[in-house]
Amino acid sequence: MFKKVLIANRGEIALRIIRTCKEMGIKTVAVYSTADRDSLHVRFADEAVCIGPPKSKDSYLNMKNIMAVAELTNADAIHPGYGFLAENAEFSDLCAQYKIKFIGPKGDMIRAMGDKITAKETMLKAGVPCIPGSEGLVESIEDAKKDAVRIGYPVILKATAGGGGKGMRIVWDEKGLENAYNMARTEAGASFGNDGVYMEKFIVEPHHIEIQVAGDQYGEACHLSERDCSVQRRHQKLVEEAPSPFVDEALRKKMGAAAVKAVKAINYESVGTVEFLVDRDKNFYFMEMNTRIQVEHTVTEEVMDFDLIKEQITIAAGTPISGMLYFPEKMHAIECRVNAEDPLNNFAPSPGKITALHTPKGYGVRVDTHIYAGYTIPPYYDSMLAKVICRAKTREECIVKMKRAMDEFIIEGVKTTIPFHIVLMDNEEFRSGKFDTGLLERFDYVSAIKEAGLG
Ligand code: MV4
Repeated sequence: MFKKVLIANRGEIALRIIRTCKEMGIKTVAVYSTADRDSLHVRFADEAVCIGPPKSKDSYLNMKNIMAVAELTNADAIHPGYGFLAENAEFSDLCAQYKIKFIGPKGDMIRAMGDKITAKETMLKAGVPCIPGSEGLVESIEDAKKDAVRIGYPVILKATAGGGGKGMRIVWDEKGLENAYNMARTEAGASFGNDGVYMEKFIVEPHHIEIQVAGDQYGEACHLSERDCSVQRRHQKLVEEAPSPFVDEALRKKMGAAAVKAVKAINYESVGTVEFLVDRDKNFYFMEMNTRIQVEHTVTEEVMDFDLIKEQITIAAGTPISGMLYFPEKMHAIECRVNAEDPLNNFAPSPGKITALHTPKGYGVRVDTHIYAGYTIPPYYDSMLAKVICRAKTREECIVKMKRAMDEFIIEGVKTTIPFHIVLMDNEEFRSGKFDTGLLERFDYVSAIKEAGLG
């Protein structure tokens, strides 16, 4: 087992990893930018080294400085967390070159899953259902017409260099195709410097459902059921839950088996997530594979009673995954992301100093956070302040608990998404469990916040 792990990250995930390392008896090295000098991950780590000025490119993305710290402090492994270098294939390769274990997959695996077309081809070969679409890029309007007839309207055109919802254009029927195709290529060229577009069947009212997976160095793989991440605003997840209110036992078995097949087919090592789009008839289609621990790994931990960061570290240290899993009695978990953003002002970022803080506690409430009263939120990084995770026997009880927890959560000095979460827990469509990724386009949360006197 590793003696010392460098955590190449900041904020709540750096703390999350430090905590598990401490419980495993592993020494920890924190790296930080000058803007994070007073951050908790610096204080909680056994050692801490400044790696540069605030800008990410000069600090948390500065591979040279991070590697230098690993060498200087004699770290035998690096945990990248999520974001920053977590899915940087070059960094994974660099760790291998310096004989420092990257706690994640090898560079080539990250590269393969990071390329949308390669990932889809790999999954098709593995027998994982993929969204029907064009064979690679659509090179001409003639090809576009033929593909659209074969696939069947509605179709969606996606920029191959796009992602996260950017560079997508829906085409409902033949007469809209030519213009949409030309616009999609022009916009892709302008936005991404690459005008390549591909076509897929448009999945109407999709659910974003992802399967937590783990694979070890011996070709063994398993899954830890699903998470429903359909509550998103402009492709930013705000609320995640496990299990999904949309998935029944039969669908869970099918999606879990497909995800495990995928992991085994690519000989995947580490924890990861297979993302699917699920349509209203419960057909599921591979969307992408994330080769990192995710923000929302917590809801899986809560319903599985399982430390996923510990599993990621033990897999990296060569421990097999077999026999690690059992399925405790069914629990439900919901995570709400508390960001320094103003829901009454288009979720505009709201950095600044936290003048007062009270975090919710009590039975079934977990708060993963790095903030404290007096902490100044730097404007350089993402706006997430805390994750509130509630667990209960049923989804209904979980929603009641989350509402109670959010009512208790006091953060003064900056605007936060707390009022949004409070009114969401009262939203009928959300409470019914019958919602898809379009929920927040239908929910007038601004009026709801004002009517609740939270604005
Ligand atoms: C789709 C889709 C419907 N049909 N592809 C959005 C970002 C990227 N992950 C893929 N996305 C979508 N791709 C087909 N063929 C609908 C979306 C989509 C979406 C997907 C997951 C979660 C939220 C979403 C919000 C809007 C659109």
